[in-house]
Amino acid sequence: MDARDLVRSVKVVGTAQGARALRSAWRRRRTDARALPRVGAERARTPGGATGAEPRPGGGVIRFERSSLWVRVAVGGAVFFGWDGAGPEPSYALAGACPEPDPRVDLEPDKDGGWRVVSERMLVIVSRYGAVEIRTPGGVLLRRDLPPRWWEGEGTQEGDGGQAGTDAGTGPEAREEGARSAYARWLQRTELPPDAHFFGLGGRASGLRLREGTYRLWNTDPGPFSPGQDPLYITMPVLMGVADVGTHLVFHDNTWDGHVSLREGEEGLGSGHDRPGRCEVRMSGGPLRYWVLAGPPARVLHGWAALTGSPALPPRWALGHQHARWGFGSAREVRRVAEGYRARGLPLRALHLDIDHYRGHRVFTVDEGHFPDLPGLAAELRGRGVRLVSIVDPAVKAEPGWTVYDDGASADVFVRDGRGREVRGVVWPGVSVFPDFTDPRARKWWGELYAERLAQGFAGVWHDMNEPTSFAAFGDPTLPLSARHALEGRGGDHREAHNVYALTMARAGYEGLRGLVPEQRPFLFSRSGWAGMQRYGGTWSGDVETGWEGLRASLSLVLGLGLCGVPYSGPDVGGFTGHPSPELYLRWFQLGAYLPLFRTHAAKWAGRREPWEFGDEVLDHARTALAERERLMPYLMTLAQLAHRTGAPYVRPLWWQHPRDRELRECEDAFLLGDALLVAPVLAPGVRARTVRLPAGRWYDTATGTAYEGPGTVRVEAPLSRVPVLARAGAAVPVTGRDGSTELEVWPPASGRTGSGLVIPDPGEGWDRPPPERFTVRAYGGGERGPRVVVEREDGEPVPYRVRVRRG
Ligand code: NBV
Repeated sequence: MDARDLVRSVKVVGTAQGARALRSAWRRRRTDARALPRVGAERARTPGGATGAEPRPGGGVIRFERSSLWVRVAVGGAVFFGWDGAGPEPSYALAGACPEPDPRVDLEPDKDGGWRVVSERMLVIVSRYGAVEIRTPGGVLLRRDLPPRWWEGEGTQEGDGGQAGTDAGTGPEAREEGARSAYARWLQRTELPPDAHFFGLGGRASGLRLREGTYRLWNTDPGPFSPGQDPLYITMPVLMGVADVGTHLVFHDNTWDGHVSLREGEEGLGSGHDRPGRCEVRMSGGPLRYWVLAGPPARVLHGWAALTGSPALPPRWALGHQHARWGFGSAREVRRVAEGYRARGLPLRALHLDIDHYRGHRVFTVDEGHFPDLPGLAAELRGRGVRLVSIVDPAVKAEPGWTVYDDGASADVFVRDGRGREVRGVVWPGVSVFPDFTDPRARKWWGELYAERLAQGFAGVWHDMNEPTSFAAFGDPTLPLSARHALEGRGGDHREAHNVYALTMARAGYEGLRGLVPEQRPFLFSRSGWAGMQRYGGTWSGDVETGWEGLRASLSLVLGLGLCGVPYSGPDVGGFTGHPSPELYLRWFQLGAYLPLFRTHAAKWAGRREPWEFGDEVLDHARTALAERERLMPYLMTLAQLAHRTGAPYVRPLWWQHPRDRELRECEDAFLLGDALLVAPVLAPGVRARTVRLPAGRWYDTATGTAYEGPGTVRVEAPLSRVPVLARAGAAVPVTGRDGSTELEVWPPASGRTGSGLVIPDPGEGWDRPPPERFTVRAYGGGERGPRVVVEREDGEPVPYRVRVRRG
């Protein structure tokens, strides 16, 4: 036991909880020692030589001496690879039914006893020993997967249950079956072009670009974290490779614990001795199956959303500023804060209530002493345009006599161990049990509980502690690995279910809310998750440490998650811990104002985060940032709907449209907000001017009007009052005009060029899908005041908005 571990929970949750956390950690260790298979002798296996192949729709199955590989191109271009008989389903990541195979695709023999699959977007060549090359249609190599390797063993179990794939395993026959179980762990090595950079793997703090190193695939509550910490709450086997030859995304559809090791390559500078980039995926169990999507980044993300689901569209208010705090503590304090915003003319769209509003930390309860009339408070705030959002933790206090526990226990929805006993952990309410969200019955039961939250007047939910976290004085702070899960009826244990616990909880919440208020889009964001979580909502940074490093990490997280298909997220503005300096708070606030989720939040022991707590100068500049956020609402609403329809994140790395621009691929300190704006936040103290790497084309500094030509690096002013924002020449940005109606802010195109703009009108709270309105921006002549700029609607209809041309 690590001594740091021991103080961990004691420090965080106090001594009584600390003692429980110690007992819980011992219990977890004992349970697993009894129930998990002991690893015996293992046999290594590789596929061996190819023995034949048979065509199947979209590709075919290639047989090897000791394995088989199914290659299947789906309509839309995503290609599935399944070794050892693995198919694309069942899958927690896929949005619905697996996409149909592309009927135009064939399997053909290749030279040297290999096989090839030719499709519109990718050429797949499988060598006779099972190496898989993925090439562009023109034949350029994107990745080469070397023949995989498995290690197989027979696990001997002393307890009952196990991973034999039978049901919960409480009866004597199940005990027999679970006693011996076969398993396979595996390794897949891949070579990539020497200039490839890696992105993704879920939410990683260490940098937008994933550096050389090993990244674990195991959702983890790290406690307050700094950039060095890994893994964090959301891990996903989703990796994007960006190289001169092209961009691709690979998704290993496997929920087990694993590691991804990355090494960037090196170019031999014409010597012919390039060292390829390397990626190694090692999984401790589960199938070896993966999807590859290739093409420009926008197309890749589009394909990813088609496969794993459209990002949920947040309600408009969730694109405005939101404020939270662990420890508001009472209705009085909530009113005080709301009034503080109002009195100072600071726009606020939502306040979030944390676990301190529960009765004794029990989920789905209210501390009526401190919040005597929550529905009344919610209605009062709502009248002023402020929604209430509620935290929802999965752990249920194991307290006979309390309805949520009693109902769940009698419905048999809590996770059990191999002997059929409820698994107990320790979370905020004390000793707790955990719904098994991989069981459709548990999801339905849980989703219906949200009726209580709605009756209290909440307009949205915030899922926390769902890695799942169970305090442990040592070891992994989660459920025992041997805990049993339904896994949609297939049965299995926590090793397989852990990473999808939060995903399935999000599904339960989302479907519950949809059922309860069918006419409204749910608002949900979740700390943990997995591939496909965007179907149900967004996420946030979690407990990012207060400090300049934390500020930088929070940008990496948002950008990286966007590339994994989760476009709606944002940090705890100001950081979760400690006391940010006024300058740090302000710079965080200014960054947050351009991120999809713009929320101030902090721990109960941390300093205040209201904008007026940092002096008049900060207040003034925060007001400016808030006003700009409000002004950009029509643009943000357009971006949210675009993300929903195309999978393109609102916030994108600078290389989004120029993945071949190597300088841009290195850039981690600026980002694109949609197509039109480039935001260059200030990420270090004392900075009052900064350099910005510009993508190709003309860009205007929106504050000074100065025009710059990209590609190139420019130096722009970054006074305390604002962060630099540049607008693309020719952009037409929908903004809120002075009278409150939407207008188009137009930046003149460079001479000889045209520009464009897109508006997707506000769909309201429901499910309407307003058609997109597309605009063309043209410039004529070049008088003293610059060219005459004309905006036309592409469908020939009149432009329904006032047009305001900004001049350089
Ligand atoms: O519910 C309390 C906090 C919450 O404020 C925070 O945002 C979550 O990430 N929660 C974690 C649990 C306590 C962490 C120490």
